[in-house]
Amino acid sequence: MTITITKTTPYDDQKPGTSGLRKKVSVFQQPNYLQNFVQSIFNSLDGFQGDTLVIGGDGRYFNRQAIQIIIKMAIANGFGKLIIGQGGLLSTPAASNIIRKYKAFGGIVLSASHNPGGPDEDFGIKYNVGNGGPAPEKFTDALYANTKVIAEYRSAEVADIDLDTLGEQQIAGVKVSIIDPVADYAALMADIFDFELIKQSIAAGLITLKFDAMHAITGPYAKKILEEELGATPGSVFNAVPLEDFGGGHPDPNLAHAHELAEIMFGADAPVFGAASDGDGDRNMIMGANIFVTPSDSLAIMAANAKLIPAYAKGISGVARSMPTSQAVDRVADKLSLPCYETPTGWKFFGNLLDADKITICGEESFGSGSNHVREKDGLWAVLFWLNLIARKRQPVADIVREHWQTYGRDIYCRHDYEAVDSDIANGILDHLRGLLNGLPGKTWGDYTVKCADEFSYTDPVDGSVSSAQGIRIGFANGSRIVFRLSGTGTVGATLRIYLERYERDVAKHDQDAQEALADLIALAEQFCEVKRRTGRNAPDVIT
Ligand code: VG1
Ligand code: CO
Repeated sequence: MTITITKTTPYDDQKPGTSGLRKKVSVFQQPNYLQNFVQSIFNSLDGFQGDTLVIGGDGRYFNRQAIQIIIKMAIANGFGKLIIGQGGLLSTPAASNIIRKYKAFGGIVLSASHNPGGPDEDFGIKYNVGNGGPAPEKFTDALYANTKVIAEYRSAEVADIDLDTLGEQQIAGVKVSIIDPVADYAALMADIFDFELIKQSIAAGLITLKFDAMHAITGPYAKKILEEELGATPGSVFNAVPLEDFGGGHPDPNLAHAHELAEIMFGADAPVFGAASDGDGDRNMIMGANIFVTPSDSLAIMAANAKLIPAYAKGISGVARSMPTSQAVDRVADKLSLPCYETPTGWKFFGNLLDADKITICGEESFGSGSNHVREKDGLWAVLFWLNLIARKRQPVADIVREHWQTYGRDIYCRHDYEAVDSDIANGILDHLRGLLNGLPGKTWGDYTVKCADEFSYTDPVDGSVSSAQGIRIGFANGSRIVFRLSGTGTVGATLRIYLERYERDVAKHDQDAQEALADLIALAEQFCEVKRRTGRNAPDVIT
């Protein structure tokens, strides 16, 4: 085998964000841009010679080309075996499972998740470590440092690999295994949930469902599991064929982008259950007939009912949520005497807690939830959790949610996003907020007295590592909160996220519209951050 060593020069913009490196496709297509990043990943790793690397992506535009480049570089750098999803496809949770199941050294996942795809849209790449989870900050910091000094990269002179034929090939002494992207994942789900019960409920007509795969990676997974294995009517899974540009859509499962599903679920003939997932299959949106379940509520409800699911029947060790996620799950933890952790945004912060069995279930307000079965959030897992729950409780989604609120109170919640804001203006807003923090505690506006105000810093309870500047928190005496942070996944300018939350114990007030119920807090948030005044905008781009 011939290995070519190519001289290269660094790019200065390869700092991984919340979940890997995400840029416009045209950025990745610059000479050696992808190669620099991949070689920098390998340069940041030790002891992988002869070991296994998993490779797969969400199928978006540039996925196949990128995989061919990565295969040749992985061979030249000394990996002994490559496991690749057929067609270059692997959902993010499936990739995590494959890494764990086959004890791989790590994996490279190609995805820009919920961002649009296509020649003019986004691409992304991240490295996952041996536990199947996104590399921790210590690694991504080292990786970024390596991208700044990269001088050459290694690539094997071999022909392109056939990604579409299942089976194992020997390429220059390296085993390259093309696997069914769905099979191992489907088997894992069958181990966790009561498939027989769900199947019976579907057959008996107690559960009818619609799943919007948004022309993204979960199409084949959902078809196999929901339709073939659990017997949902053919067509229950729609937009099921993964497309390189997601059909021109924005594969983000929320009411704004999964509007086809939303129309069905708020329509006259709504099925019992509706759900959607994102570009790479790690997010979920849960709906019932005429109801949308906020991700924060979904997490709390899953934690409260975990014992009804076979894999968690013996109980869970603890729960965690990202800082901006509502405190609904904290109330469940409190009642069940479970440890509850508050982490920075991004799944990589749950990895240590899961590995140390400090938690079993965790989630984020951004339509992500998961458990110790893999080390990524998992869209279809959440869908199956809800189906199993509905089958066990024999209750519609709306009743499950209302009963939960009756027991725990409701954390009325929403997030306002201002997208593609000029970076200087966005940083100015954060600086301005930092300047306010010391003066806020004790001040009162109407029902809202500030109890605490700080910039969130996290010390990992397992390895002691510290992650600072993780968002501005303003907490009020009545339990309400406003959180401000800048997104780490966008590719154009900055996105300001404002998270708003108010606790309502009174059952008679549980049916309020979130925007109305949060109106005072929304006004206070603007008073603090001045985003409208500073950007000249009059409304958020997306409300979730
Ligand atoms: C967003 C979400 C965060 C999530 C991340 C990756 O990050 O807020 O909760 O973990 O996306 O999700 P940010 O930095 O833009 O707020 V995914 O589905 O893109 O892998
Ligand atoms: Co995703």
